[in-house]
Amino acid sequence: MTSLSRKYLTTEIHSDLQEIKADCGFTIDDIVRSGIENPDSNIGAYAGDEDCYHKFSPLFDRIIEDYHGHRPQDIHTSNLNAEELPLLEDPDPERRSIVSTRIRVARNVHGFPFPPALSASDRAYIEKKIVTVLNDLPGELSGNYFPLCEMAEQTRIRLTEQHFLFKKGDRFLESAGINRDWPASRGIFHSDDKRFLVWVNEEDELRIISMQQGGNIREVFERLVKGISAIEARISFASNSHLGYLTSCPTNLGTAMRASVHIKLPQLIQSELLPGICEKLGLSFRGIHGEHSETAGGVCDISNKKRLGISELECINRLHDGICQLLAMERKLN
Ligand code: ADP
Ligand code: CIR
Repeated sequence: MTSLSRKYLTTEIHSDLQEIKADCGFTIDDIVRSGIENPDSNIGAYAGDEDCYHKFSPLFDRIIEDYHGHRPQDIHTSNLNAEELPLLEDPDPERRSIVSTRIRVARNVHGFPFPPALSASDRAYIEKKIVTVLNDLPGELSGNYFPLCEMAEQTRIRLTEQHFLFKKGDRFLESAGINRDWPASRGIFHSDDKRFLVWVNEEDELRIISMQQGGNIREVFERLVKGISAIEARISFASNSHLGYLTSCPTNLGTAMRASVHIKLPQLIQSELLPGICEKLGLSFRGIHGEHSETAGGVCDISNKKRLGISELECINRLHDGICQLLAMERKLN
């Protein structure tokens, strides 16, 4: 497998970029370290701050156009207005196939580097700032923050296995410098029913997440939008008109939204046609323990692939339409 950074970082581009440093101090070698140390990377590049996307544009522009189809002159427009969403009926009201639905967005705090280049003191400041806001969330969003450094190992393992918490020691993030000073200043906030969650200081400074059992995508989206608005009212997020919300991995730029279902598609998975079908439908296929994991018991993770140059509403529609088509194909194979 060839990562996009390997594909586009030609000897010529590497030598053109070799002397350049971004505001956060990152060089081209810092940016592609994860891809070099992990040859099975799909992308293999992480930005340390917004300036990396400008100064290293000969690499990032090509990765971004390949992954999202978004060209250097294109503008990104956000639309998080749930009222404009079409009806979106639950594709599986009898709950035979869709195990759960999760929608997350990534955000970074305006004026700070992203996690690959964040200092220990900035990371601690950001955690404090975010937690102050999270502790004031109202109604169904209200909950508690659990810092990783105070969490029992058993609890951490349970929360990760149950799909609520990020993994420890991810080798792609490790090589990108994101796991420095682990576990200090990382943690998870969640509501009592664990339907609204926020990851603090993982691959991005915030991952705002809404999830629940079954396939009611609309309900999951509406809760997410409430959470994003409440947090954005008090924290300014890094964004610009070309790249939308700014994230450390170029796959997450724009909406920074991954809307996914854990779905039973045993026949399609067995046929090994699923990754190709997903690609045609604009969807990504993953195992059930996140990126680079395996499927289990005929269940896989299906999500929107493109996140930039498409609105949040379009991401959701694309997932909904794609799932309906996949379910119809699966039924034909049964
Ligand atoms: P992210 O979506 O945040 O980029 P991952 O792919 O690593 O990152 O997923 C994070 C966690 O969320 C994993 O434990 C994964 O199994 C879980 N997850 C993703 N989608 C769903 C879903 N639809 N239902 C339940 N858990 C999910
Ligand atoms: C990789 O390059 O495979 C990892 N750094 C993760 C990239 C994120 N997402 C993706 O491929 N869709």
